[in-house]
Amino acid sequence: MQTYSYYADGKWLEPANGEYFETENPYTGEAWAQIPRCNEKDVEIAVQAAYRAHHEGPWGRMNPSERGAMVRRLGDAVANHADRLAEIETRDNGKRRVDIHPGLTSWLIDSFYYYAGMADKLEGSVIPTGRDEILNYTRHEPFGVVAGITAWNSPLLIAIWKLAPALAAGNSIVLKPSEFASASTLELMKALEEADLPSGVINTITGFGAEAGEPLVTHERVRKISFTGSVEGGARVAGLAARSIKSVTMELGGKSPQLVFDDARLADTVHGVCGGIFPPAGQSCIAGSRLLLQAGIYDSFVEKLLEVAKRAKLGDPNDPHTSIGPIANKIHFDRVLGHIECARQSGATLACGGNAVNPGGATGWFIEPTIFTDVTPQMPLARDEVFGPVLAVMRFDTEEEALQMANDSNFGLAAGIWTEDHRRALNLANRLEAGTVYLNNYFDACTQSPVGGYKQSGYGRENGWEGMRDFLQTKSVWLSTAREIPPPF
Ligand code: TXE
Repeated sequence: MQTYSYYADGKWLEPANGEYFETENPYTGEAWAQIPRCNEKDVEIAVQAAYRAHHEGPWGRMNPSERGAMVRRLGDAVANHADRLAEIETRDNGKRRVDIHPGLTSWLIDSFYYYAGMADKLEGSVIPTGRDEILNYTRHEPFGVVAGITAWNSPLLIAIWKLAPALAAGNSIVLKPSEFASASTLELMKALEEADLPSGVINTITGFGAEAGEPLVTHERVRKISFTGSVEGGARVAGLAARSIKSVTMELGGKSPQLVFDDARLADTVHGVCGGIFPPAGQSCIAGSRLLLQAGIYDSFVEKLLEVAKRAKLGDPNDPHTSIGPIANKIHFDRVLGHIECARQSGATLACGGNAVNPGGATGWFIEPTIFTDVTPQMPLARDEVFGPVLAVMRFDTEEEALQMANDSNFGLAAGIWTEDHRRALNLANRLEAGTVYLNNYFDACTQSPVGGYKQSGYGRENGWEGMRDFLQTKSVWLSTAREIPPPF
């Protein structure tokens, strides 16, 4: 059984209380490593290290081009350790290896390179005040110490989406990964040590939300929080942050609709809809978990959809032939099964799946790709995020009805439209309440393009220039060259 330490001030440390918790491999269901159960004492060590790095060390005053060069070295470090990072991510949260490397790891590297290039381009403005004796200009400045709190479904990606812009902006950071998948973030620290950044610029503590997350969120020297997780977790964190007026970015849950019109290309659209939820076993915030089918295509689409979904091969996430890997942890496994039972009770028709299975004798947590038809807008399955391989199929007649159903949700993270009528697609894209809208594709993303939610899916953005903006604050400076300042009275 491997035992990890946590990483702060450039050192590997043992938890103050000497306690650890086990982390399991979702494919086997067995514990494989011990993770530090950090508490407020460890948070204090990490935050003070981050504070010293920014306020007393070279980092906060570093020439931006030099800082950019260091951030670029972080990308090089990920490239040098990509195999190990992918291995541990798959072992700790069951994500398919093929989804991580080389696909996702090249994205992680690109995030560091993209923001490294931005570090010395954070230009302010000279404001035209119209008065020669006044010079007014703005500066974009870092917050100082920022906290990055991440979810278990894609720990490396979610952590680096915060690390790269936060550091390129000149902040120092304390990360806290989910207690359900902390190991790959600790392995990331090992890799990033190679870049030789000043001690305390990057820190990672591990542990539970209440014991480690809350002391981090409420620490007076933490001035910005970037949170990725559930609406419940986000609401709690935003509430705590509000008490000390901290800036917050919230990347939360979703219940994203996919609208399919009669004129959609059948096979391509079925592939796109299935690909928009099942490969990560539904464990993606932007999973297209509500399928809205126009009446004319309904029967043929459902028939083809079931045929494709039943072809999925569940199994070892390290096996390149596996279509769908395990559910990332036991608690969530039971939660998804609870949603399935609730859907049955509420009268939806189980068209396929619905069962926990043990493919090839695996002893971990697997759920078949599950499709419910005859789902109505009031059913819990149409309203609540399952975050599992469960698709809710609903029917509509008109475009207006589809739009109303799609927007009838507390969430607003993503949406998909499948139609050959591009006028209709663009018109609907402008009216859907979602931070990302896909037209005849789903799940696309890149470092340059902002990601984030409407409504209870969150606020703030990650990736692109907007992802950098969230880690900067603007200062306006006024210089007077007036020869005298007349008496005020
Ligand atoms: O969330 P949780 P999970 C969402 C996804 C789903 C959820 C699953 O939609 O809803 O994440 O992740 C910490 N004070 N996204 O179950 O429980 C906790 O320890 C401080 C959206 O992990 O909210 C963990 O590190 N911290 C996303 C983190 O919060 C607290 C993409 C998340 O935990 C805390 C991926 C507290 N009181 C998943 N309570 C997107 N939109 O991009 C919990 N935490």
